[in-house]
Amino acid sequence: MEEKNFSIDPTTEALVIKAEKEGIETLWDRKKIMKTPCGFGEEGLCCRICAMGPCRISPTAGKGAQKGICGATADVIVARNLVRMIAGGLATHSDHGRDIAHVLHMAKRDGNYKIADEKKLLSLAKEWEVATENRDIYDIAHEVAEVALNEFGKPFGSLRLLERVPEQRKQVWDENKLKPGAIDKEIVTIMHSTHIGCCADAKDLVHKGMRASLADGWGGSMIGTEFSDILFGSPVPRETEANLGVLEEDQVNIIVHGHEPSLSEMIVLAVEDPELLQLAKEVGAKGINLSGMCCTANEVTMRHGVKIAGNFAQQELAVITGAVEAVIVDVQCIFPALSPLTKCYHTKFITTSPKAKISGATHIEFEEEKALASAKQIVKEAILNFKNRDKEKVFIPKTKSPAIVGYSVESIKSQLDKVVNSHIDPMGTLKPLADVIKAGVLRGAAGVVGCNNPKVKHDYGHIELMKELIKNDVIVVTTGCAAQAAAKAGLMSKEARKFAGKGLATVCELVDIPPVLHMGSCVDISRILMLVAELAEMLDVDMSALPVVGAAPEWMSEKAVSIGTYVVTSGIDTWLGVAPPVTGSAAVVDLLTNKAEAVVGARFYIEPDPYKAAQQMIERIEEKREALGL
Ligand code: BF8
Ligand code: SF4
Repeated sequence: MEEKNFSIDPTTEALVIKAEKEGIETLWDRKKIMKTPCGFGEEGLCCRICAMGPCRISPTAGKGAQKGICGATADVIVARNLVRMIAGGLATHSDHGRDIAHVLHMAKRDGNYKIADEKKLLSLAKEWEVATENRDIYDIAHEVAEVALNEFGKPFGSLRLLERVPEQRKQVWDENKLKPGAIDKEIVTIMHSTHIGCCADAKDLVHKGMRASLADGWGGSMIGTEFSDILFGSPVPRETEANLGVLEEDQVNIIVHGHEPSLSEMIVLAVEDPELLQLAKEVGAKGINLSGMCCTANEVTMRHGVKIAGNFAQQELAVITGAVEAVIVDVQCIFPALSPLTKCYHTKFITTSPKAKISGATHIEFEEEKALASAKQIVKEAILNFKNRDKEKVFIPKTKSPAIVGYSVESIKSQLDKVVNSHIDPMGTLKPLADVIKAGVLRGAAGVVGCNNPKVKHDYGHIELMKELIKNDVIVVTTGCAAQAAAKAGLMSKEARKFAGKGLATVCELVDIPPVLHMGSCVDISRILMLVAELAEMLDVDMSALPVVGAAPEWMSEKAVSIGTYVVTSGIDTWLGVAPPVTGSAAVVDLLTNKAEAVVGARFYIEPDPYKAAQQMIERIEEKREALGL
């Protein structure tokens, strides 16, 4: 890594320098070796769907293959590839949701998994017409879980959670046949329709992708969020710290990384076990220091204030500190590179999910039936590894930032109530937020979400975009690795009000919130959907009429493609900082960045420069305000 212009995060730069000195490669080295990405792939023009190919076509070059061997045009190849990405993202989020529903289905009063938020469970039971009178809360939970599990494969009807969608939006989806059926069916339909010799109409393929994506945001992801809250508690604001400086030199450092809180919640309990704490002392450590990476970090920081070690691009760097006894992972966004890397240090790399075994890792299967015992066994492995730490190799950067996290929709409402309405009955609504938007004190709201991607400078897109937005009185809500970037950059501390415009700073002062609100993991973008839906209902307009925008400045995963698509299909304009692999088809680009608006009231914008993106987002917010007469 010669070029030092790859991150705005000082811990990242310091640890990459350490890696270089130790002859260790990171994602940035591999990115460099990769050189220029394959042009066909980057434009979406490579098809590997059947063995007559792979077909790589050059429709604009005027020479070479203009079509695939089956005759598929650029439009068809690009659209098929895009919607398969949506199916991949939808499958991943939804399978996470399904797993959590299974956990609720096995929850027991005397078991490891209990019900933490009865109110939320009862309200979901009511919504789904599950009887609650004179019933044991666990019987209700099991039936609610069963109803959710049926949402994945039911043969008829659309998803139950779509009932939460405001009427005007439902009408848009009805008129355009965009209401998804069972979650698994939507994935299967895409895989079927994109098989060789099936659907060959780009517009129809994109339509299928849009419909399927709604089964992610308003289906699998929302089930993931709701059921995690029921099992582990709905987040409330709490303090934490973020960045690799949270690692402790004299403690056993354990990092939980991945996505599903069923594992990490048990690790949170296990690290407090007196016997294990005693064992840590016996091996010469002062204690056990748990921190998180990626969305697992978001889950446990939102509910327990567990410290955030870093985001996606920093997972290798955590190991490179030489101070981590174990990285414990479950599913998604885990670099296979961690396996050879951890062998260069003393770190144990422990995989736990049958869905994500990684060669070279220590696999200790996490068995939900004996969850806490499994978690304790895993933590014990980490403690016993403390003695293998090589002090010569340890370097923990000092940098970390304080952050306030835990803004579920419920906690935003109670925060609004506490201040705006403290002397009368709590309203439990978003009315005060709607009021300040109407009054123009806040110009609007933006969801800034998503990953890190070495195609762009680490954290730069997230932070510059967020700063520009809050400076212009646009409140920012965030999830995923974008949220971690914000926490690390100090944008989630109360002091960050100094970066906000006058209106937003006043609101932050009054309501006692930072200008950038951590709303959770990527499945928790469903919280943002609910926030926007309720605001739309409050103002009695369609979701697309609101001065609300979305952005994914550094996205990289299929999950992000699915998210972007359901956000646009829900009526929210979305800015991407990295171009998706669709530029090989002018027709598909036109559908996504132009024609979508006539159908769903929103479209994609592609803008790598965060300042330009912010400008465009603010202009769009002002247009929406004007149209609403605000
Ligand atoms: O689901 S933001 S890098 S960690 S994909 Fe992955 Fe992207 Fe991070 Fe969470 Ni979301
Ligand atoms: Fe080529 Fe068509 Fe097969 Fe794709 S489906 S690899 S374009 S022949």
